[in-house]
Amino acid sequence: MDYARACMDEHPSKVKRDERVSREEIRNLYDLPLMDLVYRAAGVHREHWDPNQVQMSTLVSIKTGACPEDCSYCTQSSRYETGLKYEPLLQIQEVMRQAHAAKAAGSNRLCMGAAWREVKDGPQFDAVLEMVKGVKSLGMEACVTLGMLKEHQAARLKEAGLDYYNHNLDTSPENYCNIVSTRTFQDRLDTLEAVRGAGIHVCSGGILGMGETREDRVGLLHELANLPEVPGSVPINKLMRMPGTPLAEAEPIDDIEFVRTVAVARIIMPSARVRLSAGRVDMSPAVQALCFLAGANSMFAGEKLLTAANPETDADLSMLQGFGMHWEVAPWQDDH
Ligand code: SAM
Ligand code: DTB
Ligand code: SF4
Repeated sequence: MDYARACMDEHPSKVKRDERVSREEIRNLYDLPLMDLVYRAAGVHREHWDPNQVQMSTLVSIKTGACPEDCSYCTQSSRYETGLKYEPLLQIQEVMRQAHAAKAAGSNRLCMGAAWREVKDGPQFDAVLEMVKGVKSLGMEACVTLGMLKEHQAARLKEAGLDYYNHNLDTSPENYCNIVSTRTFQDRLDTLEAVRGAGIHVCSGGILGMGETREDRVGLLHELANLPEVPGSVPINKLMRMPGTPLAEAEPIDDIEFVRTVAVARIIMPSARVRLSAGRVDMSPAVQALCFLAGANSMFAGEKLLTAANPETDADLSMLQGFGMHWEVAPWQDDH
């Protein structure tokens, strides 16, 4: 991959308002000795959160594959031969079945993902609004990730009761065009603005291990931390190298660099849930423990993400129990 290609013509940063935190400050955090960095992140974590608690979200792929976008990491793009089976929009009954199962297994948030470039008004969007209402009727938090969104669509999602909209910035603005060419970093920011404007919580993060540089990771965190409002949740994904995609052979991110990124995210976004997201199948419990120590306090539960594998539920629960951690319980759950 040609990493010499810079995607921004002018200033690399998109941050236009007064910064909460500068790139320089973020670089300096990354450069701290590991023990100092993790110690500091753990301190910030304890000031804002219960350090032994983890929130669990379950993913449901409501429409799978045949996506027109060319995201180089994604198995759902129609441009790559990934062998994925196309599945049209799920019926609401099936979504509700999965929501009940997720709730019973300890998740208090259901995140529904569609392999769409953008939301189009019409019967399919109407069906998604019904799914959101259905999930809310179970007392769970509802999150969707549907691609690009316009203001009036965000308003309808809000009206249906949506809590979170996931839309990741994925990497730095200057690396973005090396990863996706069918939309721009500014398109991502515009969707996040529509989400925020409608009063829906923003869930936005990125992917590590796509061949990006340390400076790209600094740039990603800089954009996230300087959004008009700090995102309510920040998923940090470790690239799952999907066969057939352009990034199938990418060099995996070093575990300690992953932990550093979690720690820096925690320090600069103290109020956010930092989610240990895709890629836990390739992380030992010891590395995950370091991530929780460094401030991660959320994860995906369930044996499938959207198309890729996640650790087995029993293994996850015994890992958390082994750490003496407990998971967030929603008001409707009195025991777990
Ligand atoms: N189509 C919508 C979009 O792109 O916004 C929503 C679904 S998309 C699969 C949601 C996010 O999953 C992406 O933004 C990316 O951050 C993450 N993701 C996708 N494939 C991944 C992979 N192979 N490894 C890690 N994260 C991945
Ligand atoms: C996020 O940041 N990670 C989730 C969720 N948001 C939608 C998706 C991970 C997808 C992993 C690859 C797959 O399952 O295809
Ligand atoms: Fe489509 Fe989303 Fe996958 Fe990109 S990440 S190819 S937009 S499903």
